[in-house]
Amino acid sequence: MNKQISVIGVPMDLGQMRRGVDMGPSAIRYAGMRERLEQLKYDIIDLGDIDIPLPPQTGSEKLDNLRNLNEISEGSQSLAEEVDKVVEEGRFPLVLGGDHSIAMGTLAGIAKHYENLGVIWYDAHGDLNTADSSPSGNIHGMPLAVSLGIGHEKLTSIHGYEPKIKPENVVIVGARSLDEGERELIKERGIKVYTMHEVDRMGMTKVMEESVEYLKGRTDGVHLSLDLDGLDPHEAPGVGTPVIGGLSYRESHLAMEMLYQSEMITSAEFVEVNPILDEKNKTASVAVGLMGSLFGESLK
Ligand code: HAR
Ligand code: MN
Ligand code: MN
Ligand code: MN
Repeated sequence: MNKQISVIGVPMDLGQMRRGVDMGPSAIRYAGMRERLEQLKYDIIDLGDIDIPLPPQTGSEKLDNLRNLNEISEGSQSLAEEVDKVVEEGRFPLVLGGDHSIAMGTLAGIAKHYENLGVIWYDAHGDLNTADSSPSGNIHGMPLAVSLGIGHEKLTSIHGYEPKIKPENVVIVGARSLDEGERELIKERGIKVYTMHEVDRMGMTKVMEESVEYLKGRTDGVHLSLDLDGLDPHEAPGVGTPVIGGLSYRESHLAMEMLYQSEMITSAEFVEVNPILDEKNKTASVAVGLMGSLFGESLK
């Protein structure tokens, strides 16, 4: 693992409708992220939070079933530039959300440095909607599609190139809420998905072994995009779109440890922590616990 980490906070809440997820970065810092990683002998630079535009003041916020399109596109561009610089400096970008729409900017900043960037999308959702398939118009349900080059041009072209990633380099883990259009896209593009059904049947050990094996052969770097709603709402209640029947903390902890051991992770983001919906900062603490495992904590 790269021992030099740069942290970027992204107080973005425009990709969905619940207020409070913009406070996610503070909640994660407050849960002891820096101390946790410094104990593991990482050199941490916290770059603070990037500027995110205010929501539109007029009535045009849901143009073309894409709520807050212009503001999100603009914020994503700033994030892409910041992340790009971090990779350029040879440091590990650790991005704190904010809602999952930020993944468009994160991936835009990272992917130009790789031929075949892999992505592990740890999430209850596929985030593979477009304006046409989205039931909500919420852009946080679209970032994976956008990164594949599918969606509105103002999003797919962030940071001046597209697509960011290829469908065969993506693995989705923990899915249990997929819209019809997302299922079609998964079939059509051959995206690898471990739904909760597979996790239950195979166990997390096998799921991660297969995922690592699959990505190892075809990628030259792997980004972990971890949506806290991938976990079960009993353990991670502070999220805007909880879905029952999720991954446990123990399974997630194991998954992170296996990713650490794989030595393949080159960047990561932790998103959708909403302290207003949380119970005593539990979800941010879970995020920090998972970071500990991802970055190599162990008992012996
Ligand atoms: N699929 C639904 C939609 O597009 C819900 C998406 C919820 N997304 C997230 N990100 N929380 O995973 O509206
Ligand atoms: Mn998501
Ligand atoms: Mn989700
Ligand atoms: Mn551990």
